Amino acid sequence: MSAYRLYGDSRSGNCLKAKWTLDYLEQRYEWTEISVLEGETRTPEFLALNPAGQVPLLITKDGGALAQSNAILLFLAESHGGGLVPRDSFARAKVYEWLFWEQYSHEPFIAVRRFLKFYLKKPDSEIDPKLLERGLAALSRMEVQLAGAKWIAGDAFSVADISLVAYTRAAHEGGFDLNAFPAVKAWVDSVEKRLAIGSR
Ligand SMILES: N[C@@H](CCC(=O)N[C@@H](CS)C(=O)NCC(=O)O)C(=O)O
Repeated sequence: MSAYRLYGDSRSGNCLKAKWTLDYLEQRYEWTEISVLEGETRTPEFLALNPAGQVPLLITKDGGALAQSNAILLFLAESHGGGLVPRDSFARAKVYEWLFWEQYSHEPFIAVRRFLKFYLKKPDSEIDPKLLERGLAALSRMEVQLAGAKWIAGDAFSVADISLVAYTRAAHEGGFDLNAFPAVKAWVDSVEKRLAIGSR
């Protein structure tokens, strides 16, 4: 059976979370580097694969093309076991809760501020102050949760941890100081160990 192919930009947390899930589940895959900054998501060839013009994009073993990082994580976790998605329907819904929250209330602020500051080198004066405010609110929400739970969705390590660690571990590059969030910081260490990825 052929391997997966993952199109991704190795600077992107959305892409790395898909890669880490493949690694964690010990799946064979080939990585194709696509540079967002160089416009490679907007070439006719790439748009033919993903009309949304975004990475990550997973090509399944059957040749299906799947976009949206958290959909990719769920597909892999449900296809290959590994305990990354709980069997109990309420526990599973709590994992979905955090995955949806990540895309709506975390990534749009923390990842976007990091992109503007770290990659586009924008000075703070040119960055919408709402990104800092809403990013800090997201980290505060995680701090409350992780002060009372080992993993983000409760007792078990799940795709929600993989999803949320991607931009949380890189938050300092967006000007967010994780020292103000000790439970989040300790959780980042635990997830990095679990995924066997070095700290940033
Ligand atoms: N919600 C999507 C976001 C994907 C996304 O924004 N990808 C960025 C890189 S992190 C991208 O490909 N941007 C290129 C573009 O929009 O042209 C996901 O979770 O996969």
